[in-house]
Amino acid sequence: MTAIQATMRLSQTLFGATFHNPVLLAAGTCGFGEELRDALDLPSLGGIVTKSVTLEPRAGNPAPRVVEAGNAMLNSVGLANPGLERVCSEKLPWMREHLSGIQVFVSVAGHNPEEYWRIVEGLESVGGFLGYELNLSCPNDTRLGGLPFALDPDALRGVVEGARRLTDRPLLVKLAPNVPDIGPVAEAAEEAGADGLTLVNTLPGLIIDIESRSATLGGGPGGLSGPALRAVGVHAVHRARACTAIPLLGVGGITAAGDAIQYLLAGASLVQVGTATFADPRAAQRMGRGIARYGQKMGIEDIQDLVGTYRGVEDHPVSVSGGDRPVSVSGEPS
Ligand code: RRO
Repeated sequence: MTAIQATMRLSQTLFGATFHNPVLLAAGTCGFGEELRDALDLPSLGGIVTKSVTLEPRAGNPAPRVVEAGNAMLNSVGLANPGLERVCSEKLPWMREHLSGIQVFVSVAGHNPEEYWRIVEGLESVGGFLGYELNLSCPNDTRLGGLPFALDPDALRGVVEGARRLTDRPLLVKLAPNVPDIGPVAEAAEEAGADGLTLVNTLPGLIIDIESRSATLGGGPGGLSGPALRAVGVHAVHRARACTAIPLLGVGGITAAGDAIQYLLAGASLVQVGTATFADPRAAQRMGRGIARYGQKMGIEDIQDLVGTYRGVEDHPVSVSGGDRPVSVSGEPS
């Protein structure tokens, strides 16, 4: 009789904490958890990343803030959030009470390095979360004419070094996909003191309504997410894996377990689900089981033996015929 292969172990210790599941909810798609508490089983996830917090409350950009775009979504939410003070007095206490079994990262955003540092300082004395995700890559906050810090390794380095001096908590840095090579940006973040990298934020985009000749989003341009972003995100993780040693969190277009597995193979230890939650709040909840089933099928006992095992093209023989035929990219593992 053949022995039954045990399910792959999903639990990992990263940043000094236990993640019992590699699937987290991405920043900006789950608020501070409260809004989704009845829609899915939050404690079954590995964790959540909050909406980006700014010093002052932000009302956000004019509606519409989200439009569908074929295999993608475009958003210009404009950093709508209650601001540091209310996050400390209301949101974090709620999270501390209701989400104690999962890991929470607070996403932080600002216009200049000092704003990032003041927010980290303000949050430091408040419990209820594991660490920070410095959002250096929001595409929708260029009202002062600036570009996201993640587009410039030197600018990024300054913000991260300052934040690093203020906290011993795990510090993630969220990078942008629209750079010529994400490798040097990832290296700069690691050198500046990041404990982990989140790749990638949304890709800047614009959809024009041809009747009115105006943008379909109230804020004009926006950030593109959803399945169309997935290959960009997986590639960014693969490239960052080659340049850095710190843990990576993959995000972009993950709608099913197979998508998450691509990120894990490319080198991400954890994944984040974003846009898929809007269509199906339980999407993230289902993925852990699918990932474990894949591991079982492949005879892998521990998720850590799966992470980063994409073999790269060098290992494969060059195809001499039929190489230009499209292949299926189904998200579910068979
Ligand atoms: O709030 C937003 O418009 C937003 C943010 Br902060 C971000 O990081 N990425 C995005 O696509 N939208």
